[in-house]
Amino acid sequence: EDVTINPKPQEMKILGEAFPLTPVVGIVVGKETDEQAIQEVVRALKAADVKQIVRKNAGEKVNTPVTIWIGGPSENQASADVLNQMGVNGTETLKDEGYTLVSANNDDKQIVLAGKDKTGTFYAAETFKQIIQERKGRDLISQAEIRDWPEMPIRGSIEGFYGPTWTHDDRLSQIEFYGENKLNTYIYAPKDDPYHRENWREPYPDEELKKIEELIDKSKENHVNFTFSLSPGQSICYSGDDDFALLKKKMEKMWDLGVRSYAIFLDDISKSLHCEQDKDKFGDDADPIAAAHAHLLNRFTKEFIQTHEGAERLITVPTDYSGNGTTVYRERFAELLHKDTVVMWTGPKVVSEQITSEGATKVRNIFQHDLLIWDNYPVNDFDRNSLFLGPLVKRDSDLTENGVVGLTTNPMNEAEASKIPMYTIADYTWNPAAYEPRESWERSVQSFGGDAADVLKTFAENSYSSPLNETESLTLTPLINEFWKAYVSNNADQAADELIAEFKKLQQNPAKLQNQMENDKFLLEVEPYLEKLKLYGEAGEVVVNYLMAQQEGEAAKASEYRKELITLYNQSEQIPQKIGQGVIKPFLVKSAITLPSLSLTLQPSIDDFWEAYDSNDIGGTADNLISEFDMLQQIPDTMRQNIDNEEFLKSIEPYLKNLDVYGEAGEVAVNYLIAQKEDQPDKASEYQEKLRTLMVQAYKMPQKIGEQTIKPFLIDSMWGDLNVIGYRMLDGVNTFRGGGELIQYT
Ligand code: LTM
Repeated sequence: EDVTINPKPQEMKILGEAFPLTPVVGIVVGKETDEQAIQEVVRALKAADVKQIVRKNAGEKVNTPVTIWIGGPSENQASADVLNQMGVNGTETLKDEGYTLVSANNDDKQIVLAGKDKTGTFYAAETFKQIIQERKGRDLISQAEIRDWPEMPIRGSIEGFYGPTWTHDDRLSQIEFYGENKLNTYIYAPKDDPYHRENWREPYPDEELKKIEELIDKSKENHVNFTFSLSPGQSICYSGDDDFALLKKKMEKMWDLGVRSYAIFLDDISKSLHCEQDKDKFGDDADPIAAAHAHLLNRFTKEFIQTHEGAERLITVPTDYSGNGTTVYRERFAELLHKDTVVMWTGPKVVSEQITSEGATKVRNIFQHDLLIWDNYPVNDFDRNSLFLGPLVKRDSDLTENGVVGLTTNPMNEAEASKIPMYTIADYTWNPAAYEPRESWERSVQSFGGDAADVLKTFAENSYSSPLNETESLTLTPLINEFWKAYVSNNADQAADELIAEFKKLQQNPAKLQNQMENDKFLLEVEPYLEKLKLYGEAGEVVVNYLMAQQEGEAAKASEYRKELITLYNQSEQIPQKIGQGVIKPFLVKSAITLPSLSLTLQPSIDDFWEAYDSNDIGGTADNLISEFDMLQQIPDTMRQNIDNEEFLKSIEPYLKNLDVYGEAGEVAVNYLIAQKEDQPDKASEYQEKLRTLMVQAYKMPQKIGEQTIKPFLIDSMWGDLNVIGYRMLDGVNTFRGGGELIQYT
């Protein structure tokens, strides 16, 4: 039986066949049972068409056909007793926020949702929602025993980016999403909220306070820790009483609204002291800035955190927040900072491709404090025209064993779109050992897309690459590869049809997504990207037709397609938002400069030349080939002069340069081969030297062009290059050319 639960549970056993819910269901709650957990269960039952929910208190007699016992031992003794009777381990040995969920189709159908603590019970209710599955129009409950707990104590997000902040509705929706996915932290730190950073001294106006209060309440309902933060480092007098009083006042106001977790952030500020008093106080320190920072943070811990019962440990981010190495600042900061403070770190870089346990251990040893990862994925404030919709990747699974107490993601300015990668982050932080990025991402798309999941997937997989990973266009990539493979062997009809079918899907994607997805905010966020994808879909289809027409020798048709392609490409370039950067765009560009000469005329000319060469009667074939290569050398300038789209030209410039070099190399190679044949060793070695230099130049360019035609010709022409010959032999090729001559090797 297939049960999908996010985040993936630590331990889950399926006990038997799923059973249907009855029209009447009982719930048994204790005096202390988490109210939000009860509400979640009630909502889930109502959504599953249960007609009557009979609520009983622990100890009361129960006679409902299906009964749900809600609460761990500290909330509801009755549920602990039922677990006992069932012979199932309770919650004692679980980590904080863990839970046991049993649902059994015995004589009395019983379901127990027991948390180690209230949050655990709430999470059991979230899992309960996910084990109700609709099949063939009926709501069935999986029979399962789940023992589950989070690996990372702190899991969630930090709204810590620059640029447009999330809207109030975005935030409310985010917090609900966190509850559903067992994320327990939301750190409020938007750089462009003026009251957070620039004007940190100013109190929030009443209407803003009201919104913050709503966020705090929403967080409580979802068992999310709302961390309020300020970033005063651009202007604060670190040791000043007046500034401290202002800071404290602002934090106090939040306490009154219900905040119990605080952060003071010191990222992206100049390392300078802003008042004479600080200069006098810290000027002689081994690191005056670190000393000033630690002073402020410690004062806040002592005079605020420790004087407010129930306040969590202070969180901070130091100015040296990225990198695995040490600095004088880091060491002094570590030495002076109050031991309880949680220190945020972004990994080896600001945006870290990879975060390893080795790195974490090193940094933990430098900072000497608990580390909380400020993960700058999928944040896109540094690239506002990209969406990063792929999963979180390349974070080691054992970070918590190496000084890390949690991970908060810094998401995109686009709140709804952020949920796609954030689902995978919830999965990773809860159960890193079982985390499989791609599989988690597939589930994310299913969950976020609902009925529109397939269409959403087409969109999201073309926005999959990011600073963390290069993979993109998961469906298109193999189709394109197949197409090229078939194309060079002149057998691409079927591959072309399949590729065109996928490009047609891209064309239809915006309309389908707009029709099928109910999330209007998401659609608004991705609108320009959809438009671009549609154009790319159209251009993709045209490109395939163009290439096929070329191969079939239909020059007039090819030229029409080419014009169409340039028009579509130019239109797409008018949209600054980037999608399909990793695969679609390079495919279009590569195809656009695969001019007829490459596939149509060049290869036959090469074949003719070799035939003539082998029979020692070169005749006109050399001139022919030289003029082909000559033409190749003209293509780049012709394109530079005739295409009036600077952006496009800029994007293909590296390919053009490569073509330039290859054209020249081809000409030199032919001349070299002739000199060889004509027994002119001096001339030959001159050409050979030149050819080598050009080949080295071409090899250094990562942009690939002429891979199937020019490059093999050049390699065949070179002689004396033992590497080339060696590689051929290793590849098991036993007939090849060296210096133009056919070599048989057995
Ligand atoms: O990463 C940190 C600690 N600070 C800033 C963030 O506010 C910003 O969103 C990211 C990504 O641009 N980079 C930072 O340096």
